[in-house]
Amino acid sequence: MRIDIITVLPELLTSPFEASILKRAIEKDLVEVHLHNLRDYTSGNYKQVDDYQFGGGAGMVMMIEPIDKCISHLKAERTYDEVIYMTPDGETLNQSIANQISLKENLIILCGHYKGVDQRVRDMHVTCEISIGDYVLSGGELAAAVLCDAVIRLLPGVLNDETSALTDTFQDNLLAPPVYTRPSEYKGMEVPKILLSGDFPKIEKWREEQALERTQKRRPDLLQ
Ligand code: 6GU
Repeated sequence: MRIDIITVLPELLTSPFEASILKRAIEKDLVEVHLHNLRDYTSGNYKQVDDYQFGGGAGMVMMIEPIDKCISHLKAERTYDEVIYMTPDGETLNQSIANQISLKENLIILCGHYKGVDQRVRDMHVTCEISIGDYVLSGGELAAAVLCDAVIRLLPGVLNDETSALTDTFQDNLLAPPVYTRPSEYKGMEVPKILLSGDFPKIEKWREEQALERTQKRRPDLLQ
């Protein structure tokens, strides 16, 4: 997979890819992530990327020209499966969307700022609009990092047995069951006996029950 991220704040998107699982995925060549500073696609020496909105109103709008230049430059090099625009009015990200995106080869992710991008960018280039939840961030960069993490960890070879995605919360619309590690007793708090029993069919059944109970209690909407 190749991901090209277009942003006015590339420095916000460096550290997420420099640690742990995402770093290892890049080192193993399972994914390439390229950051593009939108200001490199501006003309004048003012490097302007945003302007006042037509019709008046508070807040700047990201201009079409630098974004179109950047996306057209990328599209001249290769075919993209999706141009994803990170925006609070997009479709809310969930595991199913992450699973679908993980099957794509080449992605462009456009990070919005201010009042968003000129609508004509969306009409001309964007194929998919994603939000990460019903709250407003100051820009799409952190949302893009969230999307990349959710997608990259699903690529074949990124996770090993210990970090397997198969037993994740949400992978089957259930929350994950409680987990414990050593010591088996801490300040009088004991690990459920069943987990120390070595009876694996029984342990599996207990985990399924716990997952269901937790989902019913915390996220009954997932069971609808
Ligand atoms: Cl994708 N962008 C911004 N600016 N705020 C958000 C978001 C995205 N998703 C949730 N809030």
